[in-house]
Amino acid sequence: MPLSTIYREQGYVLLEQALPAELIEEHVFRLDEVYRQHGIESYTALIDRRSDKTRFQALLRAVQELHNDEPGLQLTMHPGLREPIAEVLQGDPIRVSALSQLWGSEATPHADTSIVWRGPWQTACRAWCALEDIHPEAGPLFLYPKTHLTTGDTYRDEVLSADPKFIDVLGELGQGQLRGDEFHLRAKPLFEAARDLIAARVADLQRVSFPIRRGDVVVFSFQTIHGGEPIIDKSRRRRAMIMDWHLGSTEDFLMNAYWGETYDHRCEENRLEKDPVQVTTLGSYATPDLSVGDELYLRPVKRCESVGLATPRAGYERGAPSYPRIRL
Ligand SMILES: O=C(O)CCC(=O)C(=O)O
Repeated sequence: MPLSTIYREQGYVLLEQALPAELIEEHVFRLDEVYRQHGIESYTALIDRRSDKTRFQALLRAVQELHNDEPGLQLTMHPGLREPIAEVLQGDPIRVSALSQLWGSEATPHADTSIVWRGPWQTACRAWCALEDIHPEAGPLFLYPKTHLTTGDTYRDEVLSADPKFIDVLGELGQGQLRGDEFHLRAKPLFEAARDLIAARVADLQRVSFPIRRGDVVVFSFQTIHGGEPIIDKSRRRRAMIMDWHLGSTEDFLMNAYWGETYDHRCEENRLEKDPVQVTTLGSYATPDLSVGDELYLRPVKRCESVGLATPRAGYERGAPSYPRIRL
């Protein structure tokens, strides 16, 4: 069966032995070295480092850079990976972000739609690449098959309708000079509501987890509900590289970009304000190309006539994207 059909039906595809061992070995060597240089030798040290935002961001930045230099590009854009991704997306895909981890994430079930991509789900994917054989006790990736079909673009509207005050929260996000920390604080109720909605949605579903081999890659939709299993053995590393790919422009790949059709800022009425604000902290590894010091533009709260919108919507949009613009 064609990869694109499996992807569309299941919400994910497993690519066995897509990446060659030698390139992975070199990447892992460099990755371990960066963590060592930043004084992170254990999972506990990583968790502690998160509270020191400046140093944590410096670590993230250094890890990101590993993916954009010559050896990094050789690995991340290896034909063994990009050819099947082109098949999955049925087009000419751009690699946007890439980040590697040494340990599992223990992330609760979530979908990434609202934070990363505003195009149709068929045109973007995440590639989760095993950089070593993943032990079942090291917190493997898990997915809920077929949930991409039910999560859908309506889920953000469902989140917003969970409480009428969420519309106001969203409106507030677009007013004033909101900085990164404050944005996340204000957005917290929305993200918590999204998490609760997802938790309810998967309560009766079976998930699959991936204790897979080095070189294997799981390609999944941003709408597919996924997360990281609990790390049972904290001494175990779980090296993985996560990349986002899509068809289209990097400008479609935004943080908090799309809150459902009702709140679609792509319409003319929701053009960006002129004054930039600077990112002061990174919110999530799901947006690794966002750096401290980057300029974001506040989207004004406006009526969106073209979709008959009666309520405001707002958010951030990057001014001049500094994503690696790599077209294959
Ligand atoms: O790597 C993991 O454990 C989970 C990955 C994840 O949550 C994501 O890619 O959004």
